[in-house]
Amino acid sequence: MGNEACDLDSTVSALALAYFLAQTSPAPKAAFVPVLNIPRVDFALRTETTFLLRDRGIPAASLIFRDEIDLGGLHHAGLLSLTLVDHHVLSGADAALEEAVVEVLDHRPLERERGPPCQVTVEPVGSCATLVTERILQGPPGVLDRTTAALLHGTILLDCINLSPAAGKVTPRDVACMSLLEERFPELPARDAVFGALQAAKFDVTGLTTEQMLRKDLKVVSSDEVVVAISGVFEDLETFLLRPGLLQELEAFCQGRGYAGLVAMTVSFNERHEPTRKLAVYSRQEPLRSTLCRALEEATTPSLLLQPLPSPWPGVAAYAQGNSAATRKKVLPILRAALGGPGAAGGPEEEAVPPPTPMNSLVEECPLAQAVPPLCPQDVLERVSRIAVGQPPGSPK
Ligand SMILES: [Mn+2]
Repeated sequence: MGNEACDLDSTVSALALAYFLAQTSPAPKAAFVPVLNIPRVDFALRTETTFLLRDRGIPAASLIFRDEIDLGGLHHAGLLSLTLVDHHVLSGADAALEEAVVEVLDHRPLERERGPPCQVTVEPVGSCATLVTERILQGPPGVLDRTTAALLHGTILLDCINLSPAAGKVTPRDVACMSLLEERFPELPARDAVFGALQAAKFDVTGLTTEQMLRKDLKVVSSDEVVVAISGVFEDLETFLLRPGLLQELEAFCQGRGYAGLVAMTVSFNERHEPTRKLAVYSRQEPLRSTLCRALEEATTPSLLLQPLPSPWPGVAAYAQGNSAATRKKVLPILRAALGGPGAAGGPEEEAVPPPTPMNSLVEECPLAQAVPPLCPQDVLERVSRIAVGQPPGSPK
């Protein structure tokens, strides 16, 4: 089972490892089930995953989602052995499954120690799919087939930003796995083509309803009284505002989920992959909308350099964001402070309780949301030396 963000890495790691275990396990009666850790209804939002699986001829009907298997019941009956991929801490709701965990493969810094008999593989590589690939390649020959290889190949490429050292994600082990996969399956498509197609698919919102798009990359900030949603939206603001029935959609979305307002942060890219960011602020409650707008307009840490844009809808304010470097990570604390919530007194930026697994956000943490930075030798050296001393990426220098 992968993590609750159920990004491409989690999905492919679960599929490939379960397939490998099914092919190689000595337990004749065991069923190996890759579990995608989201409800099936959310699968359409993982557009890069739906693209790659479709491309490789794997029908969505053959996947097992979290709401389709009773892990608690299986565990209760003593029938469950759980292998965690791409995460190693179960969410609070799954705490009861803890005793069923027999193995972990993850590539993020270890937050929780597990003793034997649980087998733990936690390595600071760019993609958990790299660890799965290594595992399969260490196994008996002939298990890795073309479909599995293509899934792993695409996932490592996407996670490691096309193996660009400047993006700071790739490690020598990811590179080695890519080379082995390509050596063994020379018919795999070229790296640039695979990466380009996956990156495009990740941002492709065609076919998504407005509701799905608002849900695709959603965070919330709240005070005692109100909850405000902040949605990353991957189309130009003008296009977004022209969606038919947008106002009713926003209203239904907020009402159905108990949000007093919603801030849509749109991001679109030019041919040089440079982002253009714009904002739309919606609330039926005029005072709240004004409060949010004023906070965004007057923010100084950082200044967003907002320029008002015409909006076709009453109750929706629109802005061009001159400061295109200000990602949602920067905007969240501004909104949080405006609501008088935690962090309002200038507390640390990441005051909010982190989700159990990093969300697959396209607006902030994901390097794809920014242009791939120009090559900086210091970054590469720093990265390599961190790997050399076994420190996880992103740990304090
Ligand atoms: Mn991952």
